[in-house]
Amino acid sequence: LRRESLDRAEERLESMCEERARMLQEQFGVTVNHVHALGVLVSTFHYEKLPSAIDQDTFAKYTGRTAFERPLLNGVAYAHRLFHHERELFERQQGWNMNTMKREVAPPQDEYAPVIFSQDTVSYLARIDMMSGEEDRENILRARTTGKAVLTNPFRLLGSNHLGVVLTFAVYRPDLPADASVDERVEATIGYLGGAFDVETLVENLLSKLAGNQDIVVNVYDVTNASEAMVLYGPPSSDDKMTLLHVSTLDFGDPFRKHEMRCRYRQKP
Ligand code: WA2
Repeated sequence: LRRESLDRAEERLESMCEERARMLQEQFGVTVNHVHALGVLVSTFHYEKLPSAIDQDTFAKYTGRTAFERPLLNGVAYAHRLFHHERELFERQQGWNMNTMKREVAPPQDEYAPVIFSQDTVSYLARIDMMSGEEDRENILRARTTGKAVLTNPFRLLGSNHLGVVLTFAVYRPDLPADASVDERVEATIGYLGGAFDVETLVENLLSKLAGNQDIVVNVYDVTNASEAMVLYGPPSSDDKMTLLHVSTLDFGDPFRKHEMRCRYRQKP
């Protein structure tokens, strides 16, 4: 009898965990796809058209109206690739100077990635050189060599100070062939489109709508480095070997990273 109720508790935990993992993965996937399409939009309407058919106002309007397509993102922004020799003219034409993530004047670098377009919800990113932040910089470099969606490890986001991950797509000149080499990709890079998954707020929101939510504790981890899992969502775990645990794998679409969801009962069943 004891064995039977334990089996049932295990099954229920597994099915609740899988339901949550599949739902989160699905919402992540549609969000990433839509950001990809926005990158193509910028490539087409900012670079193929001369003069550009996008400015800050158009970008803010369009991204605001299509925000429902990106349910897990707190906003999107476009950072322009800028070389040092172009900086003076760029700042004069824009009428503002670049800042770092720490709100200081950007020191001289070989190249920069200042945000020139932003959705209103992340307007605090405007004028910031995204290469001045360690996580964003790594994402930018990996996005442009791979041509794929890339994610940072979990860190505290600008603005909210919430735990989350940043998503980045490189934007290429429209003439980049599909079979381009890594060097050709880097050379054809004209900017970066991305935003932050505010996991702390948006996953909470998602899970709070599901039945049985009061019964279980959910954590999401970045387990890219198996020996040091990083919490992305949920309370610090209580490593209690006595409670049932179910682990569901998550695929957020960046093959360089591994994520998983771990579910436990709040109280012993
Ligand atoms: N977006 C929102 N909040 C952040 C953040 C970010 N990056 N970095 C730290 N807090 C414009 O890769 C290009 C967005 C980065 C894209």
